[in-house]
Amino acid sequence: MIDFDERGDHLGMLVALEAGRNVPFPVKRVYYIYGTLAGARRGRHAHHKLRQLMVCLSGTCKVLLDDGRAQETVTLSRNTQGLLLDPMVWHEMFEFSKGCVLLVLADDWYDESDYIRNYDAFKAASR
Ligand code: T46
Repeated sequence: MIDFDERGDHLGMLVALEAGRNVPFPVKRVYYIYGTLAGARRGRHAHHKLRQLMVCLSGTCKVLLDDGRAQETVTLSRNTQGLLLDPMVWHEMFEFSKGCVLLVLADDWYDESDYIRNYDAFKAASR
């Protein structure tokens, strides 16, 4: 988890994300996840090479992280905190609250061949 400094004043708040500063990689892509159906489980894959930073801008959700050896579940509920998603970490997002918006910064463009979508293949590759 990376904590971001909160800026702003009496008019309102602001968080700045800066590649090479509080984002520990050069950013080539930004996308956001929203409108998730109640009960849906998203993600369910790992990436071979991609590094990402996930920030919950609004609402809450949980993220299961699995590096092939241990699993941990974290709750994202603060827009002042980012979850660093390293390569070869299986991740599943679930228990999305209504109106949950996840912002994701990535160090490369979208490439389906970077995804490992089969859990057994992930386990074998992470050994
Ligand atoms: C990840 C988690 C955290 C694109 O066309 N371009 C893109 O940049 C992305 C990310 C997705 N897509 C297409 C591929 C699918 O047809 O958008 C559709 C939904 O993507 P997906 O089912 O992979 O969404 P999630 O929420 O399961 O996973 C996403 C990212 O794909 C993934 O890299 O790590 O968020």
